[in-house]
Amino acid sequence: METNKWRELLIPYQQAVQEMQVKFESIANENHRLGQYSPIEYVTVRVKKISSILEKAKKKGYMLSDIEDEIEDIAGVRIICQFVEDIEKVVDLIKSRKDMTIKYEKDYIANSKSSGYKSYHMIVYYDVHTALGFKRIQAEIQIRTLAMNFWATIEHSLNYKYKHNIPENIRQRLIAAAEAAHNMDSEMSTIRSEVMDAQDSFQFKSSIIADILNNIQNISKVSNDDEEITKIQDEFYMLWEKGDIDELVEYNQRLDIVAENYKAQSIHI
Ligand code: 0O2
Repeated sequence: METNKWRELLIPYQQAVQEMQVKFESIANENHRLGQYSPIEYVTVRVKKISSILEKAKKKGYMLSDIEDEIEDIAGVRIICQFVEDIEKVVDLIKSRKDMTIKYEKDYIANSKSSGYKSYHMIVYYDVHTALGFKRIQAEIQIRTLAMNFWATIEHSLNYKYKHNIPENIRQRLIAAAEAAHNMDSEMSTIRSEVMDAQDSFQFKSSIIADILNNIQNISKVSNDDEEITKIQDEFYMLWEKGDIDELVEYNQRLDIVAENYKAQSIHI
């Protein structure tokens, strides 16, 4: 295939991974804005390089004309979670979506690979509309914890270095490291609720602070009373230093009323 044909072939995949990244990141951002814990920690995407596509096709004996049907991971999305329990939530979330159709799933968490690799894989169909028209592509979504991802990243680099012939002693150490990563995930799960509580209250506090600053900014724009603004700001600094979340919430409610009053005045003028 000519180089420009390859470029053309990859365009829908590039667009698909970009769209999917925005969609999954939005879920995390919306949860944060609502002051809720997000099962999605972060998302990365990639489109397989032409050289890797050709290598895989050669290794598996695929015809070039069948590449797009046979190679299911030309578009790759990786969703990283903090806890093992979050993986199931993300899987359910993907299953409930109308814009992704599941082809099949591979649970390398319940059945880890002999290398020690753990991750949950979903092959999905995804529709894209590009300048070249409509296309239904396949994408591989890998869902794993931070610990699983750390292990897989290191193992992937070693595989690259040793051209998939990792020496036996290193291979054994990697298996032991996978076990250690698994133990860490289990240990973290036992303190999950405490970590989630801490993160929820951190998210809630930062969203209240953002609301307060927004209110102060809006009031400053419409008020000509410098003394009032200074008083509002001083009270904010005092409460912020104190850090009591209930007092910040009550203060923000008072600011809402002040802001509302200014809005009412401006309507009457
Ligand atoms: P890359 O460079 O990440 O794209 P199979 O014939 O089923 O064994 P297949 O069809 O590739 O192989 O599916 P599989 O096993 O589900 O693997 C798909 C992807 O999962 C791989 O893509 C890797 O990203 C990841 N993966 C699977 N096994 C391992 C492993 O032992 N270690 C690490 N680090 N990653 C793994 P690619 O195309 O192999 O590589």
